[in-house]
Amino acid sequence: MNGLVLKKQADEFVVCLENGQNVVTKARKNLKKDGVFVGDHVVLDDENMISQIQHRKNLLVRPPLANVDRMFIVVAPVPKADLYTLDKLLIFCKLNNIEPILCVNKRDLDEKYCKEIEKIYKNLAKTIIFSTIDDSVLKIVPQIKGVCALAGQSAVGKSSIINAILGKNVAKIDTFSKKIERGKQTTRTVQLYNINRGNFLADTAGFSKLDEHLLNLDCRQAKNYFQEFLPFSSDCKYSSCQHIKDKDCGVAKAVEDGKISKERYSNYLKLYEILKNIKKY
Ligand SMILES: Nc1nc2c(ncn2[C@@H]2O[C@H](COP(=O)(O)OP(=O)(O)O)[C@@H](O)[C@H]2O)c(=O)[nH]1
Ligand SMILES: [Mg+2]
Ligand SMILES: [Zn+2]
Repeated sequence: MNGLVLKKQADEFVVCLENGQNVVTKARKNLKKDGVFVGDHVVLDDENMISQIQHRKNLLVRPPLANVDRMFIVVAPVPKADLYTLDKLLIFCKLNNIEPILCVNKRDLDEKYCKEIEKIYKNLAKTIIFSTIDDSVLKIVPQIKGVCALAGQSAVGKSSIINAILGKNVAKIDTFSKKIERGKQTTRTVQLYNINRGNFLADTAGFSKLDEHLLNLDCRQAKNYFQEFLPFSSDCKYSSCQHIKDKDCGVAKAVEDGKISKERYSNYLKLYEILKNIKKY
């Protein structure tokens, strides 16, 4: 029988079977206890033990979560959206074959600002959701498809969204001291909740170490992750143009003409510089 690992506790796993039932089980010794992750598609043998792990499409770290299909990237007017972080998260999704859903939260605080974000990002995420704490369940639940997780900078409302959707306080809202938060992170685990008909949401608000994934990129590859540059690159004088100098560059000209967002372009330049200066071993 096939199933999906929802939870891992010591050497036991909660597996959701194809028929929707949950079983608590263990893994066969040859799989090693650390080799099975939450989000893994597994095969159970006659004794209902995990005997096989199916191919993973991705594996995120801290907290470890496999086979993430969709990432809700949450931004807000307060704290003001860090678009560089957002752009990095979009690249992270692309690298890991995850569909990004942009969630502009706390819409109640600044509608105009939310519209500005929409203008820049409307074609860059699969969907954009505008939400507040009151309608996040209504807006987000229909978008939960497959294995889903939330990401985004601190205090934008991720934990509030998770708690609202799950109907209980699984995630800590940011009223606690940083010290407590940091202490908690060392023992951080992840659990998947069955939201509806085999669609799951992780109870974690964000992933650390995202940067480390990105830093493996070659600086010359970075431009490929800014998809809106592509149509203008045919106007560049050189086919190998990295779009970092104004001269003879179709992309830089498109930025000047207002056809490409200035913020996106400056985030690209920033990322390019960082990647260029990293020592790769
Ligand atoms: N005005 C407003 N505040 C919100 C909304 N969603 C969450 N908050 C508040 O924002 C703060 C940070 O929320 P939290 O869920 O801890 O953010 P996280 O750090 O991203 O997990 C809390 O004080 C929430 O009550 C919203 O839609 N509107
Ligand atoms: Mg939180
Ligand atoms: Zn160029």
